Amino acid sequence: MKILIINGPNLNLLGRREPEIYGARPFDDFFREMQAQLRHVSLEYFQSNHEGALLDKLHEAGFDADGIVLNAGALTHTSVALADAVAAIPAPVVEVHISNVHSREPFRHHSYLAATCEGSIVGLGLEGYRLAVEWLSRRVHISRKLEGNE
Ligand code: CA2
Repeated sequence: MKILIINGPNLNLLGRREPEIYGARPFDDFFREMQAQLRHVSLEYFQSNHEGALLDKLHEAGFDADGIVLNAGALTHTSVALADAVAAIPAPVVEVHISNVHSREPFRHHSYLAATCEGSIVGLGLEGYRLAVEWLSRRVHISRKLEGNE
């Protein structure tokens, strides 16, 4: 089972700046731990600061991966193009935000992505990514069972 985690702009700075909002742990470190714990999942990670690169990755992985965990960073609140890409691909997408966007500035309260994603997890720190991966992996098991492929 292949699950891809996509992080958008500035999330390469995790663990290096603003620990009071985003925590002190670098994402790579957390990702390696998750890979070791979730051995039944082939986990991949992609980060870009460029909207076009995120679109290309969604187009590529969206027809191949069993699920995608997407934290589009600030593009969440601005990008109709990313919302269109999520709507256009067959892979289920879960939106994750490390911080509780609803307790922050009003411009962070709206997500263009939420309506096209299966669901959203916000405010639970990096743990949100793990919960999203676990949920996607259970969802894949259930649909494979229903289809008689397991
Ligand atoms: O809470 C989240 O995960 C966000 O997607 C993070 C975005 C923000 O624009 C969204 O409203 C909510 C910002 C990512 C910036 O990441 C940094 C990480 C460490 C240090 C500085 C920025």
